[in-house]
Amino acid sequence: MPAFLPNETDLYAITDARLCRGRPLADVARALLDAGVRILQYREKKLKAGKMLEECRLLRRMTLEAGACFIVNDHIDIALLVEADGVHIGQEDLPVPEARRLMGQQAIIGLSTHTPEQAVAAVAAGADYIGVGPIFATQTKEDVVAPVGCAYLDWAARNRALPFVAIGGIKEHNIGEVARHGAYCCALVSELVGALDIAAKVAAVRRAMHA
Ligand code: TZP
Ligand code: MG
Repeated sequence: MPAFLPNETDLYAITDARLCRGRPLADVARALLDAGVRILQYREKKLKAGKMLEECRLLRRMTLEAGACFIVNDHIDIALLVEADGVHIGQEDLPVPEARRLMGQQAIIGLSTHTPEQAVAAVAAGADYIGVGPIFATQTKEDVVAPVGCAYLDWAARNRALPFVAIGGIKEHNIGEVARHGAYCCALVSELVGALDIAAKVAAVRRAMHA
């Protein structure tokens, strides 16, 4: 089973059906995986459980075929049912130890963090990686906390308490700056799934990140 962590690949793509320009999720996921994205997170806040299960079954098949990691946001039950590689949870979701009890030792558990204190707590709780952000303002997340800017990112890069993924408002035009602050993996939603030409966007984002 593939078990990519954010320190093993540069881009982490996250779904949002509302930003896909009406294209089927399968087409968007296919474009991302064909472009070489190796971590895909299913994050849908507005869909019913039945629809999410169906879509996650499909993405699980596609990510396995592509040798990519598949993470489900929030929904441990769905992650278990489709045998996802892991779950990503937030500060107000089920605590990491409880998620671990349900998901098992092999599962990847990611936790969103916004401060160094939360990163230290994530280590103690047994998370496998942390989200660091939101770096910049974003329209994509509804209950989002204020942007943390690059200060917390600098801390995460210096301390490397856990593998981390920078997230929030990251685009082709600013990903170079995020990389220069020490991010080796960046999570993007709107910039990737909303791109007209996803393959070209992934390539351009990668070029900008590694420039
Ligand atoms: N967590 C922090 S910001 C964010 C999430 C899920 C949304 C990021 O979306 P975008 O479109 O890349 O700004
Ligand atoms: Mg959550």
